[in-house]
Order: sequence, then structure tokens, then C-alpha cells
Amino acid sequence: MYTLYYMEGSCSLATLSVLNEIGVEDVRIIDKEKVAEYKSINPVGAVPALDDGSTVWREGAALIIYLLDKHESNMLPENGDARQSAIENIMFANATMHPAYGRLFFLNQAVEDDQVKLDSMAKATNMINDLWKAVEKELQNKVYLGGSEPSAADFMLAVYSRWGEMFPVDIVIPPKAKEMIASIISRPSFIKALDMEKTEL
Ligand SMILES: N[C@@H](CCC(=O)N[C@@H](CS)C(=O)NCC(=O)O)C(=O)O
Repeated sequence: MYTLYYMEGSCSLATLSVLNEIGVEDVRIIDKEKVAEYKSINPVGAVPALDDGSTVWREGAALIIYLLDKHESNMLPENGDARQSAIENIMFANATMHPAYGRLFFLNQAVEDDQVKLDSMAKATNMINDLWKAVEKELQNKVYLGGSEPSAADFMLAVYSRWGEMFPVDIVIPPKAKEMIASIISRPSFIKALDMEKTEL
């Protein structure tokens, strides 16, 4: 039995979707806002955190690699260049695209002057748009970052792509990336994850 600590619509949604995608059924989810001392679960206060019954694991990318190593699926090859490439994509999503969107959350909260906020958010958006162009280039000859089958990185990017609409910015997601995202968010695993978050089941 796994316990996943989450916040609705946040990056923990990718972990939950991946759990569903690889067919893990024994999952309980807990909204971190409802945990009185969440910092005893994760000292930095972030989701996702995953309790596997004996250990609490943290850091989204590490959690996903842990789960894909533990459970049979074709989302993470066992070895060789294919494995390295899948990890590279997971890290790109987690350590490059996620923080790029993170700037929007930070600026929205930290900057008081409306014009300064808009101007700085526009600059942060340019950086996000450049990253989506890089994704688009990767997707020129394939449907997903992993090839013809969805990879964990695709789930991660699809989750982050939903954050843009929370801000007054013009994020441009090019066509192949848009297709990838549309395909991921219509998968039963993703829909189930959204539903689980709504009902906290
Ligand atoms: N490096 C961490 C970052 C996780 C992170 O930034 N999580 C956000 C949600 S997407 C969070 O929990 N923020 C704290 C909050 O908003 O209270 C990871 O990848 O797990």
C-alpha cells in the first residue's frame, strides 16, 4: 500500500497518473493541507511525498524513477541508452520545465506592483516558451518524448502545461507538444488521477 501526499493539480498529479498508468491499485492519497505537521513528512513542505509502507520518499523525479524500477512497465527501460534517455527526459521535466513554471507562481506571490509583476511574468513566459520549442523539436518524429508510447516525462509536462492558465501570460505550446498533451490528458490513468484528487480516494 502506497500513501501519496498531494496538492490538487500540482506536480504530485504526475506521480499519481504514473501510478495509475502502470496499474498500481493499492494507493491512498492525502491532501497535504490536511496534515497538521506536514513538515514531519517532508521537511521542505513540498509534495509529492510517497510512503511505501516502510519509508517516505520525496522529490518527484526520484519517486517516479523508484516506482518505474519497482513495477513492471515499458515506461523506463532497464538499461542502456534508452534508460538514460528516459531519465534525461524526466529530469528535463522536473528540473527545467517545472522550475520555469515555478517562477510564475513566485512572481505572482512576491511582486506587489502590478506592472512589474506583468513585465517580469512576461519574461518568465519567454523562457517557458523557449522550453516548449525545445520539446517541439524533440517531438518532430514521434508522438511522445518516449517514442510511440507515453513516458513519465510526458505525464509530467502535461501536468505543468495546465498551470499557464492560472496567470495573465501568453504561453505558446506548439502543435506537436499540444497533441502530446491532449493525448496524455485523455488517458484513463490521467482522468482517474484527476478524479481521485477530487474525491481524495
Ligand atoms: N523538487 C521538488 C519540488 C516540488 C514542488 O515544487 N512542489 C510544489 C507543488 S508543484 C509544492 O509542494 N509547493 C509547496 C506549496 O505550494 O505549498 C520535487 O520535484 O518534488
